[in-house]
Amino acid sequence: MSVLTTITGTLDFHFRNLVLSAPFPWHRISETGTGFDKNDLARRVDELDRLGVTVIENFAPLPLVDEVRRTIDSVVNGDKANLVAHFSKMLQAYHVTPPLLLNDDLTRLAFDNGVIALIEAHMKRKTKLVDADVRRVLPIDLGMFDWETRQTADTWHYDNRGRQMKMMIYLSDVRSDDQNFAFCAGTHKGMKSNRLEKTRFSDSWVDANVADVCEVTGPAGTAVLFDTQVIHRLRRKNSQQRDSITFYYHAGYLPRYKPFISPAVYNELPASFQSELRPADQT
Ligand SMILES: O=C(O)CCC(=O)C(=O)O
Ligand SMILES: [Fe+2]
Repeated sequence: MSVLTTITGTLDFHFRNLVLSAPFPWHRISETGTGFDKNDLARRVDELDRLGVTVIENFAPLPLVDEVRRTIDSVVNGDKANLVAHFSKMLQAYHVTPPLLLNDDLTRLAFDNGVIALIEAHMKRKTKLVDADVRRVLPIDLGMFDWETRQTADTWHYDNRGRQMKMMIYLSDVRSDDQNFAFCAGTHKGMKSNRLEKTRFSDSWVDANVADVCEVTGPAGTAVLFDTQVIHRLRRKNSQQRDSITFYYHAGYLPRYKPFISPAVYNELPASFQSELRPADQT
């Protein structure tokens, strides 16, 4: 029984991942209503294809970002009834759940026409929002962990969920001495294994094998749109905490649990997005 469950689970994963999310050569994107002009859109699609990442400056408005940061403060203090901040000792970070209930206007940015157009142009598939996370990462003393053996988001890796894209929005200013997203440009290409041990890389491997390591800095409100098969990491520093929200997009619709979203936002969405989400019970 359990062997059968494992086999069917694996087949299901590969079917969804390789067949349902495989690039569809005839996929065409529409440029209308994206908020990007034609050239900017084309430049960003090219960046995603070549580098695996495009950075959208001033994506989230500052007043919204300030409000969200204050809400995270309240959640961490235990002052919000519908939201919880879980502390991970291992990561020295808080995760706020359910992430899509943090702020409706922030959640609406996940469905921005321009962002969806970029994602679908790169994936060459219709994609859906399948997950999200909200994190507050604390500054850490780098001597705290053994960086050679550590296997977390703050060491070099690519995600092992197959063809998936993420949009991370910085909710704090990230200057060069702050905790930032870093990536190895162009490493997303080709077929990639989903086996965990294949997805992790040491600092010395990256030093020896990667020509182009990029560090993403920017003011609060900056969005980093990336192909999760690019080798990347959260670069830890000891300066200040960094808040972020990350939206996950998949063409094969993995994973299949449906994140909660507020009924107000749910009702605005096209049915294709609604099918992967669950309106939160407001009672
Ligand atoms: O927080 C970051 O800068 C990177 C996190 C990460 O690895 C991810 O969201 O897949
Ligand atoms: Fe990652």
